Order: sequence, then structure tokens, then C-alpha cells
Amino acid sequence: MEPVERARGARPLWPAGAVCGLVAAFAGLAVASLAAVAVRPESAPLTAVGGAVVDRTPAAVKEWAIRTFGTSDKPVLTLGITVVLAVLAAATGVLAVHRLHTGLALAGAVGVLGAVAALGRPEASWRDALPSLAGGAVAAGVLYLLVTTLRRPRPAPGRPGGTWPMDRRGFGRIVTATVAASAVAGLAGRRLGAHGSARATASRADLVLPPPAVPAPPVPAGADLPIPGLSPFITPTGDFYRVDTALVVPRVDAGTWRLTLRGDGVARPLSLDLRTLLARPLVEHDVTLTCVSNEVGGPYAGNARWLGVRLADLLREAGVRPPSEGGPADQLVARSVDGMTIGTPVEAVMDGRDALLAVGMNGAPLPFAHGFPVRMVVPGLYGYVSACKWLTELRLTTFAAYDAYWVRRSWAQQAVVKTQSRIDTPRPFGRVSPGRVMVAGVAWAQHRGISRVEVRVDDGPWSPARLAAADGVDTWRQWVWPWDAVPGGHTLQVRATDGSGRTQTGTRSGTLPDGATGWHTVTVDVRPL
Ligand SMILES: Nc1nc2c(c(=O)[nH]1)N[C@H]1C(S)=C(S)[C@@H](COP(=O)(O)O)O[C@H]1N2
Ligand SMILES: [Mo]
Repeated sequence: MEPVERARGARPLWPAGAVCGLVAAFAGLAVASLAAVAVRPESAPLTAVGGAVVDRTPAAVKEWAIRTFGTSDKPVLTLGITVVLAVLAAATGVLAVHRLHTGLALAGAVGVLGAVAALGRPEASWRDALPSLAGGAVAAGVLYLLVTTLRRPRPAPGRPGGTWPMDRRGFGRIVTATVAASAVAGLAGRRLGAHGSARATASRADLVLPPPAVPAPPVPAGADLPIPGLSPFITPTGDFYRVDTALVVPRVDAGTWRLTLRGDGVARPLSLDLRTLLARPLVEHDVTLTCVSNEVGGPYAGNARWLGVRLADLLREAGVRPPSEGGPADQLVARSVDGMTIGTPVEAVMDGRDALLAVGMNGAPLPFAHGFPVRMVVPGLYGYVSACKWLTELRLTTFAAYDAYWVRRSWAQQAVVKTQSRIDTPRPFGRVSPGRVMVAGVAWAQHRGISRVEVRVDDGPWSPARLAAADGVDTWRQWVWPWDAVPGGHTLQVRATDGSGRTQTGTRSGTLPDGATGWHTVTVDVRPL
């Protein structure tokens, strides 16, 4: 087709071109999302591209994103990708008005890009490419239809022999029809997707967790101090931090879930369903979970009462021996339904601590966001090396032979939780009245326990804080230090000593590669309120 000449006095074509591009993209996305229902949610173009971005983001940028956007980092990412796609689509439409074939090729190329992103995701099969390819083809088709209609000369009534440069009525009709059809397709995709997750939701609602064979003792009196602003000893499930790479929370149907166990030194590989897992004796145990990305004083720590199966028993039954008993595997690689891999030292899992295949959190089945139906919980290790959610496979191997997901992204292969303490109240840059102020917070050194917490003001001497009752070595411990605050600006600092007698270092280091160090420091303004 020849580039069109705009008749004198006619409207510019580029706004209509942009509309062509946007409508074509909308149609493509709608069809792709419908197709993704048949493949898997992760294969939908926006999700696939978002996932690819997450997979490839350098650790430092990811730390920045978590720091800046917190748990809304994912919606922000999705919005960003949508905006980029919209701009690209509009530009493609404008281009197509003048160079149709180039525009069509570009639309197709965007589809191919989505397909490549989808194929690059963990656990992807060739089918993951289909939604984006179908979307690209539909977008190109719609673009062709719209642009050719737009460029079709139309006899101008009342002006013999004259033409309008565009068939506006036909164009409008096609735009309306396409948008309507795409909306229907998109909604249908949603409905069908919701249907799949409805089964998962029902399977969670129907799940009755058996009572623990080994219940956790009640939280001791005095472990949970009634101080305003202090983190509650047990974090309510709804407030529990969430850190993962999933742009759509996997909703696993408990009825079809299976866990396999295989690998080096596994004499009897296992494949079990949830019913079989729940038939085993369940133990209940309080464990504080911490993220390696948590900065000093940060929010990515939470304490819950977990219910689960002792992983060590399961491994023993399968014939696994830890390295200290001559077993060939030193790494247990957990794999989730969305392809996350998390490597944990076999020795830690089998050394007698309550490493769990958890099914319950604070008295209920795991929420979907926290790994329903089964996740790992290992006291003492950061989440990225121990706490795989939506667990589906356990494989025994060595650290020498295999690097898990985060290790390939420059995090340490093994990472024991570092002793940390946090001032919860007063808040940073808060204002307090002179006189008695309750300085309080939590300290953790999972699986070693907390033996001492000290506070100091303005680089003065360290004073011991009062420790709340200990629930065990695997949970954080509250502390409180009554302070006689005098007017002025003051700096509060806290440090903890773990059960082995080692005091938390004041040397500041960032979260990469194995967890932040340093003393939490809070500046407050003491003034009559
Ligand atoms: N499948 C899966 N499991 C995962 C992750 C993930 O990205 N995917 N993130 C890990 C990290 S880094 C942490 S800190 C914990 C957080 O668990 P939570 O979201 O239940 O608090 O989950 C771990 N398990
Ligand atoms: Mo984490």
C-alpha cells in the first residue's frame, strides 16, 4: 500500500492510528488471557513479561524495589509494563497508518517477545508461548482491519467525485465491535480462570486439619507484653509479611496436589498426596520467619504458630542420611508449583530442629499467599534458603552440583539468620513527652535464642532491657526498656546477644549476600505534647 496523502482540511491521521494500535493491543491481550486459562496463568503475556523482569532484575534493584514499594512492588511492576505496552501499541498504530507492513510486523514481534518471556519462566513448556503468539496474531489482524478501513477512500456525498480520506463510519463500527468482543473474551478468561481457582478455594475451605499429635505449649504468660506500638508476639496472619516472586498467587487445588521426594541417597522415592501427608503425626511449633532482604529495623519478620509434618522423619523413611552420617547429599532443593527453587542444608533439616512441611498457620490452613497447601519452615534460616511455599518437589543433591533460584542471583548458598533487634516504639522521628517512655521492640536469633537485649541513648552506656518470657529458641523475643526521657533530640540504639553468648555486631552491612547487620537506630524528639 502507498503511504496515504491527507486531503487538505482533513483531520490528521495519527490520533486514529493510535486508536488502531490501542484497540489491536486490547484485542490481543484479551485473546491471550483467554488462551492462558487453557495453558497456565503464568503464560499470560503481562504476567510472563512481569515474571521475566522479576527473574532478571539484579538483586540490588530488587532490594530497591522492595524498599521503595514494599509489598505493592508487584502492582507497580504490572502497571509499569501496561503503560509501556500501551505506548508501544499506540506508536505501532501510528506507524501502521503510514507503513502498514512495518506496523504489522511490529505487532507480531511484540507477541513473539511475550512468547519468549513466557518460555524463559521457570517450569515453562512450549505451550507457554501460545497465548502471546495468539495475542500477537490477533493484534496484527485487528490492526490490519482497522488501518485498511481507515485508509479506504469513501465517496463524499454531495461532492461528486470527491472522497473523504477515511471511512469514519466503518472505522468506528469496527473499533466498537472489536472492543466489545475483546471485553467479552477478557471477561470470559477471567471467569474461566476464576473457575479453576474456585476449585482451589473450595479445597481450602473443605480442608479440616487434624489436631497435632505434639501440640505446642501455650504461649507462656509474659511473652506478649501489652505495650502500645510493640509487635504482638504472634503476628496475626493477615499482617504477616509476604515476600515472593509470584505475580499471581498460585492457587493450588489440595485435591490434586502431590509432593515427590527423590535424588541422591533417596533409597525409597516418595510421591504423596495431601491426605497421606495429613495421616502422619503433626507437630505444632512457633517459629519466627525472617527475610534476608530485611534491612536493620525493617518489617520483613513475622512469628506464627505452624502445624506440620516433621521433614526429618519423612527423609529418614525414604532412606536419606545427613552428611554427618555419610549421606551423599548436602542440599535439599525444594521446588514450588511456580518453579521457585530453594536449597536448604540437609544437615540443618535433620539435626533435630523442627523443620516442618507446614500445612497450618495460626490455627488455619495456610493462606494461598503463604503457600497453600504445603510449605517448608525451618527455624534458624532465612526464608529464601528454607521456606519454599506451594511446595511440590523435594530433591536431594549437593551444593556443588546445583544453585537454586536466589543463589543464581548473587545471594549466598547458605544463610543462617543473623542476630537482630528492632525498636518498635517509639517510632523513628516520632515525638514523645518527657518523662517515663517505654522503649520496646523484638529481637531474634532463631534456633539460638535471645539471652540479652541492651539499649543506649545518644551513644551512652548500654543498659539491659527487660526481656519478655521466652517461648523457645526459635521465636523472637519482646523486650522493653523504661526510659526517663529529657527534652531534646535523642538517638536510641538496640543490640541483642544470642543464646550462644554472641552479641550482634554494630558493623553496618547491606542485605546482600546473606543478611544485613548493624544496630537499629531511632531518632526521637522529646518535647511536651
Ligand atoms: N514459592 C516460593 N516460595 C518462597 C518464596 C518465593 O518467592 N516463592 N520466597 C521466599 C522468601 S525470600 C521468604 S522470606 C519467604 C516469605 O514467606 P511469607 O511470604 O509466607 O512470609 O518465603 C520464601 N518462599
Ligand atoms: Mo526472603
